[in-house]
Amino acid sequence: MNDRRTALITGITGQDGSYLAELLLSKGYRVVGMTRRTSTDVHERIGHLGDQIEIVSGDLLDQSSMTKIVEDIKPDEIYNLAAQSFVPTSWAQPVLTGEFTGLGVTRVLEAIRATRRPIRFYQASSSEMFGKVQDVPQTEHTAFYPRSPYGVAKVYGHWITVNYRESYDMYAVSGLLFNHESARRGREFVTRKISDGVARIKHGLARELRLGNLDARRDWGFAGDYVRAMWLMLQAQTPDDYVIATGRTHSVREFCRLAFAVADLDYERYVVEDPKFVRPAEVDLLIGDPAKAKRVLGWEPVTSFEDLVERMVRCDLARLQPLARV
Ligand code: NDP
Ligand code: GDR
Repeated sequence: MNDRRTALITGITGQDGSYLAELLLSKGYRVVGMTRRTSTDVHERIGHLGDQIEIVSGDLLDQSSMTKIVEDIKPDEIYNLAAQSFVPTSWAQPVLTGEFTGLGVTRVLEAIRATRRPIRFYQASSSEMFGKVQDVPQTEHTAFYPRSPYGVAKVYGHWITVNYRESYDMYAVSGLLFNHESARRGREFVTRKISDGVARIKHGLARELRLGNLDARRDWGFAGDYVRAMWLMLQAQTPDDYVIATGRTHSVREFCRLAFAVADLDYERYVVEDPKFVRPAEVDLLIGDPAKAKRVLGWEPVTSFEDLVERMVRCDLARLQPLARV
């Protein structure tokens, strides 16, 4: 009998999908990733995994594709990472964000329910649900107050996960993950925009870096540490929801100062505040309390903020080196 476990990952082409696929492969899983059809087939974050993973085509907007995939693949675990995940785009495309990031969760849950199999489900919830924070630090008991259509959609995704757990006795959990970053982070997100900007300036490819609100504070961790928490949540005896965070907070300005210093540059000479990048409603401060995850799951972050910043900058410096003009 083949007792190899099968995991289905939606959003496998994203930052977290690529780290999670690596983790599950290292644990001996059969890993199946769902991707949506696009005219250009760019899978740069998972290209190195080659035929170790299987790819199936589906879309969170389409119930029948979700149901068929779950029926065909027969996964033991599903990690729902797919979403429209960039907060500013959620103001430009609020309805689509609600469809993917909110209702998409229900479609996956319905697909699981239709198969009547004991599939374990992980929902990628977010600290953006805390928004205008009601407690400092934020815990599993902190009330939600989202500040963007993205945050609102994630609140829906969280509660529908809890609701299916309670209504149908499903093993469904919601991970309240705070910001996590890496050299694989999309370049529109602030940390990667900064590390990429530092490398461009250092190599003579740019003269300045235009950013929005430098005073926003985030609890930033390393994505590789956070996917481990996702897996641990699905191995626990009972399904439950967990805050995953470092318990430390830093401003965008501090991130800039450290990142530029890695390249021996002074951020104040290069960073320009541009109102174009300021949001209609901001989340000013996030800091999570991961005590429950430590106590119940034995999870703790390994990578420090300083190491994360340094790694990201060094990676972009090396990537852009061949184009250097100075
Ligand atoms: P990314 O933006 O890097 O990846 C998002 C993934 O979702 C991509 O693979 C994308 O595919 C896929 N996707 C988007 N829309 C659809 C759709 N309609 N059907 C199928 N796939 C779709 O996000 P991250 O890896 O950073 O984050 C993973 C999840 O965790 C997201 O849900 C995000 O909201 C959430 N999250 C992230 C945090 C973070 O700090 N990174 C913190 C808390 C929550 P494609 O390649 O086709 O665009
Ligand atoms: P966030 O991440 O919105 O927290 O969502 P992002 O890196 O986009 O912004 C963090 C903070 O930096 C400020 N900021 C800027 N942000 C961007 N993108 N570009 C800029 O130029 C800039 N200047 C300042 C922002 O105002 C904000 O305060 C991320 C996503 O991964 C979500 O999907 C996830 O749910 C949350 O993290 C937790």
